[in-house]
Amino acid sequence: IQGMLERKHGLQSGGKKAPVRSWKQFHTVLCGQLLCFFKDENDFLQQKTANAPVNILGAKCERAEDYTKKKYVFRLKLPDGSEFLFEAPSLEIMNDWVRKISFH
Ligand code: I3P
Repeated sequence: IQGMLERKHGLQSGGKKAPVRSWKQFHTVLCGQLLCFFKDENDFLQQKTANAPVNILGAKCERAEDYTKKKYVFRLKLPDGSEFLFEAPSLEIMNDWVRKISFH
């Protein structure tokens, strides 16, 4: 699965607040157990990553019911205590990401 997602890095490893917590858009690609981030699809085709990939091995992924500022937001919790929020463009696309990350 791949597509544009808004991303917010909420917590860094150890559960500490991440220093930069603003929302940012990435062309996001799930590649095996790695979630990879590119500025846009063209950068993806050229393999120019915009940000460090996230290893989703052992991660928990579910809709962020408690986050009400945006629609279709899901949360990714990594075993190291870090946490990301992602906003998808639709409910269907959000569910697709959650399924594919959960059962990768
Ligand atoms: C952050 C930005 C985020 C906001 C975050 C701010 O500021 O406004 O949108 O998250 O709030 O720190 P900056 O752009 O200056 O980094 P929300 O959209 O979820 O409110 P936070 O500190 O509560 O994480």
